[in-house]
Amino acid sequence: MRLDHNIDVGLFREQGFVILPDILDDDELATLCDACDALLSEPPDDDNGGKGHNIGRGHSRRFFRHRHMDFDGLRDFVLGAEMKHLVSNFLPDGVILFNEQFVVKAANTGASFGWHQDGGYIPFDHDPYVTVWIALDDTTVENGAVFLLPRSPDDTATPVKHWWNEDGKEYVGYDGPDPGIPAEVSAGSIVIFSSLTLHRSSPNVTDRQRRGYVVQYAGAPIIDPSSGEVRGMATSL
Ligand SMILES: O=C(O)CCC(=O)C(=O)O
Repeated sequence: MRLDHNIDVGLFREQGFVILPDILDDDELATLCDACDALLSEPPDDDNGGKGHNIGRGHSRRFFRHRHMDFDGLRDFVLGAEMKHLVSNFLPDGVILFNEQFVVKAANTGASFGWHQDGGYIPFDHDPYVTVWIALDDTTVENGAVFLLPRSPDDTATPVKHWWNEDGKEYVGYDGPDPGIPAEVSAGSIVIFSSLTLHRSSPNVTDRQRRGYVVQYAGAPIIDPSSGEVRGMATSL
């Protein structure tokens, strides 16, 4: 990882996201792509065996969740010192791996993903965390770029109310007119955003699939207060 990158934490606090172009080195990108391609040989499993949110849409929008322990290189990347160094800029009091998933949109028929805050998927109060969204392919508006609504994560402590959209198979937290800012980035770039940042992604209408990798880190384990159970993962870096 190119750690000499200028990490503008002030901008993150102002608008809820920062873009780090071409921050992965070639080996890291190859490790992530190889793991994703190996997973793509599996049949679609929309709700990850009952453990996911049932937001998969067959081949058109696939999620491969919690698979970093299946690939040594992927595990080392997700839990490694360089990632810790990067994420510590945003979570200075500790870095815990909370969730990770590949998100693949098929060629031609790749489904969009509706406006949401990642924290909107958690049905209880929790501290905001950060999402590291990694482009495994060059990403454009046409093939499924992530769009973000600039807003300071310090303006609000909790996610807005989300509602379930049965057609889209997703929670939605915004249906207003603002199209957001598209993060059109090259493969190996990272978009870091807050769990309070509203984002969506466009459909893939190109003839090539679009692969992304979402890794989420929290400052401390996220605990469900009603059961005392850890939500997602709680692996310390
Ligand atoms: O990769 C995408 O298309 C968006 C993924 C996303 O928004 C998420 O996993 O929260």
